[in-house]
Amino acid sequence: MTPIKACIFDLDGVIVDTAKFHYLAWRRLAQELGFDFSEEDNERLKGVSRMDSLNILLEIGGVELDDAKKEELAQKKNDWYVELISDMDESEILPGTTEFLTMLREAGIKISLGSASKNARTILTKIGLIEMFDAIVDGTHISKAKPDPEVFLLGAKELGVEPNECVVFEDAFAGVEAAINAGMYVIGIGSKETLHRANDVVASLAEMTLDRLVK
Ligand code: B16
Ligand code: MG
Repeated sequence: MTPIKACIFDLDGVIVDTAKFHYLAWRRLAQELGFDFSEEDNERLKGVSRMDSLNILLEIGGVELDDAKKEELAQKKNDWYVELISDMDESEILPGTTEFLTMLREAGIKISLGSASKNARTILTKIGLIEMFDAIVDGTHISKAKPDPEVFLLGAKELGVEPNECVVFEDAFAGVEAAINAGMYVIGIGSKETLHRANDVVASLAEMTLDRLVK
């Protein structure tokens, strides 16, 4: 049995529920382009990078655009999103998160973020959790999106631990795949049906204990 030295957390859907803000901004863009975008469609964007999300949205609307126009629209969506998250505070932290992070710190287990979001630092600062993290790996550091393991491998490297000494917490299917590809133990946050590839699944971090980290 390998001792666990670090935990790596996805942000959106694990620590905070920003999916609702992403949805509002993407729907506004879709409506401007003349089509509707449902909450069900939004499920496909969870854990996916900004540009990949735009490509999925355009595919749903049957819209084809050149790269320059896509850059412009991705920027526009992000401006709306940044405005929507501007009022976020600690009340947005998902249940059990602060308690579990505190438990890890007291046990001497290192903590990293492993998120696709380029807004991760802003969000962690707004919700007052940034000081809890020993490393922050986000969308500004990576070139390959989940399910590529890059984001989690970089987290392990920053913390100076081996992949098999890490546990990843993820809410998205692609993120669970990324953790498996990194050779890490992965705990899914959400439903067993969607996250059946994870080693373990909990409804939220409120269910987590240190014992549950052990393989
Ligand atoms: P941004 P995560 C992901 O964050 C979100 O789940 C996904 O919906 C979003 O498109 C992506 O970040 C990029 O976010 O536009 O803020 O750079 O789940 O990997 O923490
Ligand atoms: Mg996520």
